[in-house]
Amino acid sequence: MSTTNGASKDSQLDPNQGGDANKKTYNKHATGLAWDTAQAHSSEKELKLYGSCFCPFVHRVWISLEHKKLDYEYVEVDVYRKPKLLLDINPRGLVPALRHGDWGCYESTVLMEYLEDLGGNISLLLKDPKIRAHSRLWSDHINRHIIPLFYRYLQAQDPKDQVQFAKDLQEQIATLVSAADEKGPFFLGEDMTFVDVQMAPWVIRLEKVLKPYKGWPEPEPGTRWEKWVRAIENNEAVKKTTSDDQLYLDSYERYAENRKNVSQTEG
Ligand SMILES: N[C@@H](CCC(=O)N[C@@H](CS)C(=O)NCC(=O)O)C(=O)O
Repeated sequence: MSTTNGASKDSQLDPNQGGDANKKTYNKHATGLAWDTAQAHSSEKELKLYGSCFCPFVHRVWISLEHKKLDYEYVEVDVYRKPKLLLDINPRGLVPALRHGDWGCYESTVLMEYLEDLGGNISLLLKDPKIRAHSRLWSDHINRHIIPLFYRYLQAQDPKDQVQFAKDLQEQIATLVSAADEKGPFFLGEDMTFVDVQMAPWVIRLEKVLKPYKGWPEPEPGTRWEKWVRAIENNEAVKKTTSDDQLYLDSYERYAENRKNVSQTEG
């Protein structure tokens, strides 16, 4: 079928739509409060975050920038079309990428550490070297054990695999929660710090993606986990960088259906 500009309809599809225009694909701009925040940070700044609104790794860096009240520019990029400004920083063309003046870097955990090293009044990594090591250790647990399971579970089509991955994910989250401060509500206590921000995008996506697509349960009332989830959900920087529910439903349909051409790295 031809369109008015002569291009075939298929050529306009994103690769992950699998040739079917009725399939949902990732959003190309933020919505809701995240849209307002993106607009408020659209003017040229030395410190620039190249991000894609659906991406949880970008979400981490965006929460850090907001929480630390840094002066930055948010630049939305279509990560599957890999614009040159992104490839110039990250040859693999993945988001998030950060440009600071004529220097650039990537990898969400590295970028969060860079923002800490810039200083400022609000720190996510505390001064005590032992607490810093503790935070890094549990961030590593999130990256190594929780995130891969999130995607394995979301993409699993076999009901037996789904049961197994749900159980594995619950266990890895329970291990993380058992390392948290007893009272909370955040990982180290009253304030949001590094581990909370590392985990926050997946806390949001457990509710907005795994719950509708796979029936992930609400946290049990009165548990330490529930207290943590609510503290993260109600945090200002988290709220200001989170889009409306529909964006996550649409952007993750391709994972839930385990289509081809989803991200090379997340799974
Ligand atoms: N380990 C990376 C993962 C980044 C990542 O997987 N980003 C995805 C979007 S959420 C991406 O850029 N995908 C593009 C692609 O796979 O080509 C980080 O922590 O920053």
